Amino acid sequence: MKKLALIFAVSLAATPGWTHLPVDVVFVAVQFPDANIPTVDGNLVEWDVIPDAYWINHEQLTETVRGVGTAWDATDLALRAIVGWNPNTNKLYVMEDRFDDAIWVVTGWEPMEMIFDADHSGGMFNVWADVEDQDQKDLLHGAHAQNYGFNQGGPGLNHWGKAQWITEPPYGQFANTQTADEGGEGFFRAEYMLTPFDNLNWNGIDQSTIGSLVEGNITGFHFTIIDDDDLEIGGYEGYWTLSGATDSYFQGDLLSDFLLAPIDPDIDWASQATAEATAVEEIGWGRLKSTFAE
Ligand SMILES: [Ca+2]
Ligand SMILES: [Ca+2]
Ligand SMILES: [Ca+2]
Ligand SMILES: [Ca+2]
Repeated sequence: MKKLALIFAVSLAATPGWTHLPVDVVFVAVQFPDANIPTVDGNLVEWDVIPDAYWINHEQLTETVRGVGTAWDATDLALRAIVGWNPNTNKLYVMEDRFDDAIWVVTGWEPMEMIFDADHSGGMFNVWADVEDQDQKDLLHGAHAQNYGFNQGGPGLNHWGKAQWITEPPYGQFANTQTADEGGEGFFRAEYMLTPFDNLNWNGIDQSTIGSLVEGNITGFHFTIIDDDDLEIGGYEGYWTLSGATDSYFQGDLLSDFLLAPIDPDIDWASQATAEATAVEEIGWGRLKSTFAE
């Protein structure tokens, strides 16, 4: 997979002051043509036209809390994720295709925790040990980077902070499907649409600033997948980070770099599947599983 990331790592290796994580890695956000923007409905078929060079899988994640490190076990948690964008909608699109032996995303707490720092300003966006005033904390929380995910920050919260309105259209959209009941083994599939807020004020859009996603720029994004397979025990057994740093959940300096790529002429967008052609989705997973078998 890492071909594209490595290419951009080489081109950026000489850039001074580049401190984001993983070091010297730039992931690639695929650009959707205007006619091919995904429908946020939890059906992932329209992503299958995107080649695996853009995929992020669980073998690129590091478990940083429980000491598991990089001892991946695809029978416990497997992933393919893709990040995409479009300059005209000015939105980021994220796809999550997760295999889990015990899915508790909706009724438990094991989000794919996503952090979006559109202009890569960095800095703290959550957790201020020195600030005691709750109103001040509420204003700071998510102001220049936003932390999303199903049940992120607690049951029912899809944005960690008071600005829940950013997870609803026209600013955000979340949808999921799963192939097993809660607690069962199967696939949890989700799509997310996010707005690049350079300044978010939870009181409303009139007091907030939306930035611009520009082709060729590097945007800040990161995700962690929490895997909790037994709600009786309490806590979780996997905190799988893309950055390799636990503190990415509050420190914008520790997010990953994503190139807002130009349209890729090698992607056959004309063949993009529709929601009716669900068999294509299984082909995608077959390819991923074959790579693990090698
Ligand atoms: Ca879809
Ligand atoms: Ca699991
Ligand atoms: Ca920012
Ligand atoms: Ca689980």
